[in-house]
Amino acid sequence: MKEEFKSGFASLIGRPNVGKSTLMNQLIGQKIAITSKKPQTTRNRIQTVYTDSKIGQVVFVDTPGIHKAKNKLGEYMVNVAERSLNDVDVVLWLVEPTTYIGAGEQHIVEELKKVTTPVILVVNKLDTVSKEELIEAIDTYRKEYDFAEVVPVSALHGKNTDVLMEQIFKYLPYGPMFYDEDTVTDQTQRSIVAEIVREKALHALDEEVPHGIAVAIDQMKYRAKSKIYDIDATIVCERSSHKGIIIGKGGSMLKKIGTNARYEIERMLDCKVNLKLWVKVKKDWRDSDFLLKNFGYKE
Ligand code: GDP
Ligand code: K
Ligand code: MG
Repeated sequence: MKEEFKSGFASLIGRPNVGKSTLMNQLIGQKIAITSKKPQTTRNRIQTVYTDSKIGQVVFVDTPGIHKAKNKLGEYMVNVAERSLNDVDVVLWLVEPTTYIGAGEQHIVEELKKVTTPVILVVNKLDTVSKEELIEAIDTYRKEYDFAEVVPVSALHGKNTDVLMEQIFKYLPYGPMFYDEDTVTDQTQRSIVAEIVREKALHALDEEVPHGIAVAIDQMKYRAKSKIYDIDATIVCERSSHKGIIIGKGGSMLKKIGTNARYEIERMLDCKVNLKLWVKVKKDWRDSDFLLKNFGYKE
């Protein structure tokens, strides 16, 4: 291994909806982490890998937002996020381009002060503000913490993300590759499929339902002869009233979720998909250790 090659871990933190998943997808150049307008879409720690065979390899850790826990799932998400600050070579803190620093941001500043890992402030959504507003936002954040670097980007439009990559490499140690050059994620196809179904459900459903849903893949089989994937998935919700909403009038809502999910899964697998969706009620699954583990939210 040549001495110039760098490799290490970068953690992405920031408030829900600030654009963490969008940035990761942009950097990797492929859709892996799901995105939505509703907060707390990302529940698991997702590792994605960026490899430049000449420069190095970055393993990105997409964390759930750091926030105060309200139930066991919340606790688990907070723990995963906080732990990932210490175990990495560099932290990317994504923020909105505003001068408003709320309780959530203050909480993150306190967490960052506890660790010695270098922190890059990534001011996202630069496409939504003027230059003056951007500078004001940067000044506001600089007063709160001594950042190793400050990089404004537009994750959505891929603006300045190449500069961000350069800055990330600056803080990585020299070392060998952790993953094969063509690896982009450690997520299984099955769990990505589950995430896609959940994303489509989140997009289609009313505000009160989404936080209480999980998706389990019951079976995923490839029929080699007809070149079709048969996938059975169950959407789990907390109340029977929610079940009714998810199914919709004459099954219309479930059909919409299924059609949108199938389209995207077919794109990902590059293959025809026969997707069957079911809905089940499991009361209080977010407070049950057993059910959380069952849905993959516990180690
Ligand atoms: P996360 O919760 O931090 O992972 O945020 P997401 O990646 O799911 O993004 C939340 C919303 O912000 C989505 O609707 C994105 O399209 C949007 N978004 C992300 N980055 C940008 C950006 O650079 N500019 C604009 N205008 N919107 C963005
Ligand atoms: K989100
Ligand atoms: Mg996300």
